[in-house]
Amino acid sequence: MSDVKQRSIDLASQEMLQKAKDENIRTAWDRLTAQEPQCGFGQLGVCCTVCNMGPCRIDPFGEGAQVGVCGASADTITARNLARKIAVGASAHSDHGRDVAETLSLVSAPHTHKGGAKHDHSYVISDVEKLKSLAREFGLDPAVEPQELAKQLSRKMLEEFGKQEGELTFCKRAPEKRQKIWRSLGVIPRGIDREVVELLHTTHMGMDNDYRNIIANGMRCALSDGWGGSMIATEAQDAMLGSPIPIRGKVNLGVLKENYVNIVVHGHEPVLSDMAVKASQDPELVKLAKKAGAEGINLAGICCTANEVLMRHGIPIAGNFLQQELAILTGAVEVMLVDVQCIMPSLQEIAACFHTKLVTTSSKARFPGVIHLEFETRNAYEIAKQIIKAGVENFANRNKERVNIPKHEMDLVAGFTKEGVSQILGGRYRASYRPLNEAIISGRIRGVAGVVGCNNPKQTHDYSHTTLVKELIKNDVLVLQTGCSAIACAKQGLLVPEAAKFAGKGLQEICEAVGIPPVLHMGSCVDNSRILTAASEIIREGGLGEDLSDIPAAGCAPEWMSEKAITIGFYFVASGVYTVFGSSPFATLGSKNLTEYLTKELADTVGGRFEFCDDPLEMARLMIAHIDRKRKDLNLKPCMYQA
Ligand code: SF4
Ligand code: MSK
Repeated sequence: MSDVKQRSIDLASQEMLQKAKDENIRTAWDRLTAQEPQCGFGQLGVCCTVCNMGPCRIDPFGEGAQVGVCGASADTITARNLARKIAVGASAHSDHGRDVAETLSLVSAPHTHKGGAKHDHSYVISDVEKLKSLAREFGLDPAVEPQELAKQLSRKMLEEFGKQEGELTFCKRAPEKRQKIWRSLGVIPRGIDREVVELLHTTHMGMDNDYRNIIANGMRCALSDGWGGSMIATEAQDAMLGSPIPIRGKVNLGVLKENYVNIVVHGHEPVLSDMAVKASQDPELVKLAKKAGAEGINLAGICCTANEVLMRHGIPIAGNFLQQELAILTGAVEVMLVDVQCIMPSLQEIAACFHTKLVTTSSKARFPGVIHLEFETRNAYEIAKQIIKAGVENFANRNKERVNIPKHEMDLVAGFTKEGVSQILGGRYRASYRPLNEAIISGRIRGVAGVVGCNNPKQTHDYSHTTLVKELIKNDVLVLQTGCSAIACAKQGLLVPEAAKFAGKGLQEICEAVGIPPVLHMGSCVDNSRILTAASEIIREGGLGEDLSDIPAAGCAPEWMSEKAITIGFYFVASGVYTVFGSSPFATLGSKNLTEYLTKELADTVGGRFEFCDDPLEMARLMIAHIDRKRKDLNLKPCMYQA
């Protein structure tokens, strides 16, 4: 796979891939080629390294070993491998949630920052109403003064991690029927850390070897992420940093500016990048940048940190996961500031080909030989300033002859939340999901799809995301997006109200009446929790069944690569959602029994199930067929304008 057009459909990325080729700089696509052929046992999930009697592998053709040294079968090994991935994905999201919940205890009182420069640079409660409504959910008195309330809420949220019994507080947000299903199956999560540890325990050598039971424990762990750690991250961020409202922004490598100091934030946790936004506007630093010959400081983002600062501050997005190396290849990035998750170890090698300084900030994600400025919430602003200053000082080292910023950029609208969707559709004073439910019931909107997840060089960059989403909206399916998938579709112009022209007639009518895009950007990967709460609101509103599995809806992660995506898939399925995963080792599991269980049997217990599929048009067909089945089960009229 060497042709740049085969590697990415995105024109800006193609330009940078060509530059990489011309300058002999290796990217993820080249390293994938160097890995080929990839290990067949690994691809099938039948390699076990759990104990030192192994590694063991099962021969998928039935000629060699059918069990490991301990006697573990392909069913056990594949389920156990999956379970470990669920635990890692849940840990990543939930540890992010923990960090945000901890930071919540450090907030200053709202408004006290006015007129005092000192407080301008600490965390404040940006959404007091959100803080109060969260307090109510956790049984706290919302009348308590906000700064104290934030401390109390922080403690309550942190307790969710160490709880040993009972149920996670946010599970109450799910429809009653769904909660009952979880309870009857014994998968309702008790405490976030407990579910991760217990799941890992079950995968130790000589533990659980009933694949169905391994997956049940995996679902409980995944639910502790979706309805626990991720939801805490989303909600605490909204209270502290501000609940997003729809905001226009720009996306793609063209947002980097030739005459500016370019600082790129990359990773997931917005607590630091939010401070970087403030620091990049610091008059002292802007003055310094001008003194260095730049016109100013330009902040842009990659991956989910980008989604976070876009939604709250309108900061432009330079690209999604597979564009992190390509951003540096422009030769115009002074500093790439990284926090946690999805940061390629290769960045240091690429940065070394240019003047770019890579700066790590988390003790959990360090790179050898890379500048490390440890982020501490207590002096976050000072650290952010130090990093931006390093970028300003590095501007002089830029080799102008090696700067190539692709011209491509696109407008987008982001920042749709559970509350936002009801306000936009129902109006600020009678915010409600009624209009959305009515639109689905009448058949103007056929159904709803959540399309999320990463990029993967094994698939043509952005192709599956955009092809799938175009097909869905064409068929009157309203699409909700997060993560790198949202960035992919934004680059193709699907996240602006004008994109309604690509939608089917019914969806188009709704979009034009309300002024929304047919594809709603709901945030970062932890914000998949927003999709769960929005779906719960749809049920609460009435007319579309009693459980999440009743809604004419489906989920998909077409180009996934991260373990977090597996966890997301499992909490969607365990919440009753039909979920399609794109091509992967996971798609061709080396156990027929496990594949059968995940793709068929699960529907009988949790109401949701997996589907594995490589082709985005086929993915769309499967999702639409599912949506139509659900419409029929609800006795709804067929979709208004579709055959
Ligand atoms: Fe092999 Fe069993 Fe050890 Fe896995 S746990 S490496 S299958 S002996
Ligand atoms: S950043 S998890 S590559 S979506 Fe959330 Fe993108 Fe996937 Fe990372």
